[in-house]
Amino acid sequence: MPARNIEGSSPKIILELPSARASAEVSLYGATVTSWKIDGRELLMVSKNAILDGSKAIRGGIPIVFPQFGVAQAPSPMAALPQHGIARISTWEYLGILTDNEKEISVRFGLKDTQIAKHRNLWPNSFRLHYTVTLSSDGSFSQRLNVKNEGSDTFEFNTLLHTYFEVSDISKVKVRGLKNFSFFDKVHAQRGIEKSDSITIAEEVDRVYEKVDNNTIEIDCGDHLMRIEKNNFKDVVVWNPWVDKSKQMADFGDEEYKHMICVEVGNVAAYHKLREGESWEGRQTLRLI
Ligand code: TA6
Repeated sequence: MPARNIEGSSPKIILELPSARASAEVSLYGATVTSWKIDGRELLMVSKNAILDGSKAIRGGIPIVFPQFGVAQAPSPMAALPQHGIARISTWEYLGILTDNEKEISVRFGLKDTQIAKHRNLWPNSFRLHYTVTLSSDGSFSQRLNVKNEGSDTFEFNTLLHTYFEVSDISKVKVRGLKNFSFFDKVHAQRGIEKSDSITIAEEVDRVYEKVDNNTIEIDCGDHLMRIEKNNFKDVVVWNPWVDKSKQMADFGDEEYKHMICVEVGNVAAYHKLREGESWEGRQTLRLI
Protein backbone atom coordinates (compact mmCIF):
# COMPACT_ATOMS: atom_id res chain seq x y z
CA MET A 1 0.00 0.00 0.00
CA PRO A 2 2.02 3.08 -1.20
CA ALA A 3 -0.25 5.61 0.53
CA ARG A 4 -2.06 4.75 3.73
CA ASN A 5 -4.66 7.00 5.31
CA ILE A 6 -4.37 6.80 9.08
CA GLU A 7 -7.56 8.06 10.68
CA GLY A 8 -7.94 9.03 14.33
CA SER A 9 -7.24 12.05 16.49
CA SER A 10 -4.13 12.98 14.46
CA PRO A 11 -5.02 11.84 10.93
CA LYS A 12 -2.06 11.44 8.59
CA ILE A 13 -1.05 9.98 5.25
CA ILE A 14 1.87 7.56 5.12
CA LEU A 15 3.77 7.23 1.84
CA GLU A 16 6.08 4.34 1.01
CA LEU A 17 8.25 3.88 -2.10
CA PRO A 18 10.21 0.62 -1.91
CA SER A 19 12.22 1.43 -5.05
CA ALA A 20 13.85 4.31 -3.13
CA ARG A 21 13.67 2.58 0.25
CA ALA A 22 11.87 5.78 1.25
CA SER A 23 8.85 6.70 3.33
CA ALA A 24 7.17 9.91 4.43
CA GLU A 25 4.30 11.02 6.64
CA VAL A 26 2.01 14.03 6.27
CA SER A 27 -0.34 15.16 9.03
CA LEU A 28 -3.64 16.58 7.81
CA TYR A 29 -3.13 19.27 10.44
CA GLY A 30 -1.35 21.96 8.51
CA ALA A 31 -0.56 19.42 5.77
CA THR A 32 2.63 19.23 7.79
CA VAL A 33 5.20 16.71 6.59
CA THR A 34 6.28 15.05 9.83
CA SER A 35 8.68 12.42 8.54
CA TRP A 36 10.92 11.62 5.57
CA LYS A 37 13.05 8.50 5.87
CA ILE A 38 15.51 6.76 3.58
CA ASP A 39 16.63 3.30 4.66
CA GLY A 40 14.74 3.91 7.89
CA ARG A 41 16.80 6.98 8.78
CA GLU A 42 14.82 10.10 9.73
CA LEU A 43 16.02 13.14 7.77
CA LEU A 44 13.63 15.74 9.20
CA MET A 45 13.46 16.92 12.79
CA VAL A 46 10.22 16.96 14.78
CA SER A 47 10.62 18.01 18.40
CA LYS A 48 9.99 15.30 20.98
CA ASN A 49 7.81 17.94 22.67
CA ALA A 50 5.81 18.76 19.53
CA ILE A 51 2.08 19.10 20.15
CA LEU A 52 0.29 16.79 17.70
CA ASP A 53 -3.33 17.16 18.79
CA GLY A 54 -4.16 20.05 16.45
CA SER A 55 -4.07 22.67 19.16
CA LYS A 56 -0.80 24.26 17.95
CA ALA A 57 1.41 24.29 14.87
CA ILE A 58 3.58 21.17 14.77
CA ARG A 59 7.11 21.99 15.94
CA GLY A 60 9.14 20.42 13.19
CA GLY A 61 8.94 18.63 9.85
CA ILE A 62 7.80 21.02 7.10
CA PRO A 63 5.16 23.48 8.36
CA ILE A 64 3.57 25.57 5.59
CA VAL A 65 3.67 29.34 6.12
CA PHE A 66 0.77 31.16 4.38
CA PRO A 67 -0.39 33.94 3.86
CA GLN A 68 1.91 35.77 6.28
CA PHE A 69 5.52 35.12 7.31
CA GLY A 70 6.21 36.21 10.88
CA VAL A 71 3.78 38.87 12.05
CA ALA A 72 2.67 42.06 10.27
CA GLN A 73 2.25 45.37 12.07
CA ALA A 74 -0.91 47.45 11.94
CA PRO A 75 -2.29 49.07 9.85
CA SER A 76 -1.40 46.16 7.53
CA PRO A 77 -4.50 44.03 6.75
CA MET A 78 -2.24 41.07 7.60
CA ALA A 79 -1.75 42.33 11.17
CA ALA A 80 -4.71 40.27 12.41
CA LEU A 81 -3.06 37.01 11.37
CA PRO A 82 -1.18 34.80 13.83
CA GLN A 83 2.57 34.35 13.36
CA HIS A 84 3.23 32.48 10.11
CA GLY A 85 -0.41 32.65 9.08
CA ILE A 86 -3.23 30.12 9.07
CA ALA A 87 -2.19 27.23 6.76
CA ARG A 88 -0.10 25.40 9.35
CA ILE A 89 -2.89 25.64 11.98
CA SER A 90 -5.73 24.48 9.73
CA THR A 91 -6.87 20.96 8.94
CA TRP A 92 -6.38 20.28 5.25
CA GLU A 93 -8.38 17.95 3.03
CA TYR A 94 -6.67 14.84 1.65
CA LEU A 95 -7.38 14.98 -2.10
CA GLY A 96 -5.90 11.55 -2.87
CA ILE A 97 -3.17 9.88 -4.89
CA LEU A 98 -1.94 11.59 -8.07
CA THR A 99 0.74 9.07 -9.06
CA ASP A 100 1.28 5.58 -7.79
CA ASN A 101 3.93 3.47 -9.49
CA GLU A 102 7.36 2.14 -8.72
CA LYS A 103 8.97 5.38 -9.90
CA GLU A 104 6.85 7.79 -7.87
CA ILE A 105 4.17 8.12 -5.24
CA SER A 106 2.52 11.52 -5.19
CA VAL A 107 -0.39 12.71 -3.09
CA ARG A 108 -2.24 16.00 -2.86
CA PHE A 109 -3.79 18.04 -0.08
CA GLY A 110 -6.10 21.05 -0.34
CA LEU A 111 -7.20 24.00 1.74
CA LYS A 112 -9.82 26.57 0.78
CA ASP A 113 -11.08 29.73 2.46
CA THR A 114 -14.39 27.92 3.04
CA GLN A 115 -12.53 25.37 5.20
CA ILE A 116 -10.94 27.79 7.65
CA ALA A 117 -14.06 29.01 9.42
CA LYS A 118 -12.37 30.09 12.63
CA HIS A 119 -9.67 32.04 10.82
CA ARG A 120 -11.79 33.36 7.92
CA ASN A 121 -12.32 36.74 9.50
CA LEU A 122 -8.57 37.26 9.86
CA TRP A 123 -7.94 37.23 6.09
CA PRO A 124 -11.21 37.42 4.18
CA ASN A 125 -9.95 36.43 0.72
CA SER A 126 -11.21 33.59 -1.51
CA PHE A 127 -8.29 31.25 -2.08
CA ARG A 128 -7.46 27.64 -2.85
CA LEU A 129 -4.22 25.90 -1.89
CA HIS A 130 -3.06 22.64 -3.45
CA TYR A 131 -0.06 20.96 -1.83
CA THR A 132 1.53 18.02 -3.60
CA VAL A 133 4.02 15.75 -1.81
CA THR A 134 6.09 13.32 -3.87
CA LEU A 135 8.59 10.54 -3.21
CA SER A 136 10.61 9.58 -6.30
CA SER A 137 12.72 6.55 -7.16
CA ASP A 138 15.80 8.80 -7.59
CA GLY A 139 15.61 9.30 -3.82
CA SER A 140 14.25 12.84 -3.97
CA PHE A 141 11.36 14.17 -1.90
CA SER A 142 9.48 17.19 -3.19
CA GLN A 143 6.75 19.55 -2.07
CA ARG A 144 4.82 21.76 -4.48
CA LEU A 145 2.47 24.53 -3.33
CA ASN A 146 -0.07 26.09 -5.66
CA VAL A 147 -1.98 29.19 -4.56
CA LYS A 148 -5.03 30.34 -6.53
CA ASN A 149 -7.03 33.53 -6.09
CA GLU A 150 -10.64 32.38 -6.40
CA GLY A 151 -12.09 35.75 -5.57
CA SER A 152 -12.67 38.93 -7.54
CA ASP A 153 -10.30 41.04 -5.45
CA THR A 154 -6.53 41.04 -5.79
CA PHE A 155 -4.68 39.78 -2.71
CA GLU A 156 -1.06 39.63 -1.57
CA PHE A 157 0.61 36.83 0.38
CA ASN A 158 3.84 35.48 1.76
CA THR A 159 4.56 31.78 1.70
CA LEU A 160 7.40 29.54 2.90
CA LEU A 161 8.20 25.88 3.55
CA HIS A 162 9.58 25.92 7.08
CA THR A 163 11.75 22.80 6.85
CA TYR A 164 13.45 21.44 9.97
CA PHE A 165 16.40 19.23 8.98
CA GLU A 166 17.81 16.63 11.36
CA VAL A 167 21.55 17.13 11.98
CA SER A 168 24.00 15.00 13.95
CA ASP A 169 25.69 17.97 15.66
CA ILE A 170 24.94 21.66 15.03
CA SER A 171 28.65 22.48 15.51
CA LYS A 172 29.40 20.54 12.30
CA VAL A 173 26.62 22.10 10.19
CA LYS A 174 27.50 24.18 7.12
CA VAL A 175 24.97 25.86 4.85
CA ARG A 176 26.29 26.52 1.36
CA GLY A 177 25.00 28.55 -1.57
CA LEU A 178 24.17 31.89 0.01
CA LYS A 179 27.45 33.77 -0.55
CA ASN A 180 27.04 37.37 -1.80
CA PHE A 181 23.29 37.47 -1.14
CA SER A 182 21.88 40.21 1.07
CA PHE A 183 20.05 39.24 4.23
CA PHE A 184 18.13 40.74 7.09
CA ASP A 185 19.42 39.49 10.44
CA LYS A 186 16.37 39.30 12.74
CA VAL A 187 18.49 38.59 15.82
CA HIS A 188 20.54 41.79 15.54
CA ALA A 189 17.95 43.77 13.51
CA GLN A 190 20.47 44.65 10.85
CA ARG A 191 21.10 44.04 7.19
CA GLY A 192 24.18 42.36 5.72
CA ILE A 193 25.74 40.64 2.72
CA GLU A 194 26.77 37.03 3.17
CA LYS A 195 30.54 36.79 2.86
CA SER A 196 30.89 33.06 3.43
CA ASP A 197 29.78 30.21 1.21
CA SER A 198 29.91 27.93 4.19
CA ILE A 199 27.72 29.35 6.93
CA THR A 200 28.33 27.81 10.35
CA ILE A 201 26.10 28.03 13.42
CA ALA A 202 27.53 28.94 16.84
CA GLU A 203 24.76 31.20 18.20
CA GLU A 204 21.11 32.01 17.55
CA VAL A 205 20.75 32.56 13.80
CA ASP A 206 17.60 33.99 12.19
CA ARG A 207 18.34 35.46 8.76
CA VAL A 208 16.17 36.14 5.72
CA TYR A 209 18.33 35.92 2.58
CA GLU A 210 16.59 37.88 -0.15
CA LYS A 211 16.28 37.33 -3.92
CA VAL A 212 18.53 34.28 -3.82
CA ASP A 213 18.82 33.50 -7.50
CA ASN A 214 20.97 30.46 -6.76
CA ASN A 215 18.35 27.70 -6.66
CA THR A 216 20.56 25.02 -5.09
CA ILE A 217 21.35 25.20 -1.38
CA GLU A 218 23.41 22.48 0.28
CA ILE A 219 23.52 21.61 3.96
CA ASP A 220 26.34 19.63 5.51
CA CYS A 221 24.34 18.03 8.34
CA GLY A 222 27.43 16.60 10.02
CA ASP A 223 27.13 12.97 9.04
CA HIS A 224 25.17 13.46 5.79
CA LEU A 225 24.72 16.00 3.02
CA MET A 226 21.33 17.44 2.04
CA ARG A 227 20.53 19.40 -1.14
CA ILE A 228 17.56 21.73 -1.58
CA GLU A 229 16.55 22.67 -5.12
CA LYS A 230 14.04 25.50 -5.12
CA ASN A 231 11.78 26.69 -7.93
CA ASN A 232 9.93 30.01 -7.85
CA PHE A 233 10.82 30.66 -4.22
CA LYS A 234 12.96 33.81 -4.10
CA ASP A 235 14.13 33.89 -0.49
CA VAL A 236 15.87 31.53 1.94
CA VAL A 237 15.58 31.68 5.74
CA VAL A 238 18.25 30.13 7.97
CA TRP A 239 17.22 29.59 11.59
CA ASN A 240 18.56 27.94 14.69
CA PRO A 241 17.07 29.05 18.03
CA TRP A 242 20.22 28.19 20.04
CA VAL A 243 20.16 28.03 23.85
CA ASP A 244 17.90 30.83 25.10
CA LYS A 245 15.15 30.62 22.47
CA SER A 246 15.11 26.81 22.85
CA LYS A 247 14.36 27.22 26.55
CA GLN A 248 11.55 29.66 25.74
CA MET A 249 9.72 27.21 23.45
CA ALA A 250 7.58 24.78 25.47
CA ASP A 251 7.19 22.52 22.44
CA PHE A 252 10.95 22.25 21.86
CA GLY A 253 13.56 20.51 24.01
CA ASP A 254 16.20 22.69 25.63
CA GLU A 255 18.97 20.70 23.93
CA GLU A 256 17.21 20.10 20.60
CA TYR A 257 18.87 23.06 18.90
CA LYS A 258 21.96 20.82 18.70
CA HIS A 259 20.20 18.47 16.30
CA MET A 260 18.34 20.67 13.85
CA ILE A 261 18.75 23.45 11.32
CA CYS A 262 15.91 25.21 9.54
CA VAL A 263 16.68 26.17 5.93
CA GLU A 264 13.43 27.47 4.53
CA VAL A 265 12.58 28.44 0.97
CA GLY A 266 9.90 31.08 0.59
CA ASN A 267 8.63 34.37 -0.75
CA VAL A 268 8.80 36.38 2.45
CA ALA A 269 10.85 39.53 1.82
CA ALA A 270 7.97 40.90 -0.25
CA TYR A 271 4.32 40.00 -0.77
CA HIS A 272 3.34 38.26 -3.97
CA LYS A 273 0.27 39.76 -5.64
CA LEU A 274 -2.42 37.55 -7.20
CA ARG A 275 -5.27 39.03 -9.23
CA GLU A 276 -8.67 37.39 -9.75
CA GLY A 277 -8.28 33.85 -11.09
CA GLU A 278 -4.45 33.95 -11.06
CA SER A 279 -2.29 31.19 -9.56
CA TRP A 280 1.23 30.98 -8.21
CA GLU A 281 3.27 27.80 -7.74
CA GLY A 282 6.53 27.05 -5.96
CA ARG A 283 8.42 23.82 -5.37
CA GLN A 284 11.28 22.47 -3.33
CA THR A 285 13.05 19.17 -4.03
CA LEU A 286 15.10 17.63 -1.25
CA ARG A 287 17.87 15.12 -1.92
CA LEU A 288 20.17 13.15 0.35
CA ILE A 289 23.45 13.36 -1.58
O1 TA6 B 1 11.68 31.00 10.18
C1 TA6 B 1 12.31 31.49 11.33
C2 TA6 B 1 11.26 32.05 12.26
O2 TA6 B 1 10.56 33.11 11.64
C3 TA6 B 1 11.93 32.49 13.56
O3 TA6 B 1 11.87 33.89 13.73
C4 TA6 B 1 11.15 31.73 14.63
O4 TA6 B 1 10.07 32.51 15.08
C5 TA6 B 1 10.69 30.50 13.84
O5 TA6 B 1 10.30 31.04 12.59
C6 TA6 B 1 9.64 29.65 14.50
O6 TA6 B 1 8.43 30.36 14.57
P1 TA6 B 1 7.19 29.63 15.33
O7 TA6 B 1 6.03 30.54 15.15
O8 TA6 B 1 7.00 28.29 14.68
O9 TA6 B 1 7.65 29.46 16.76
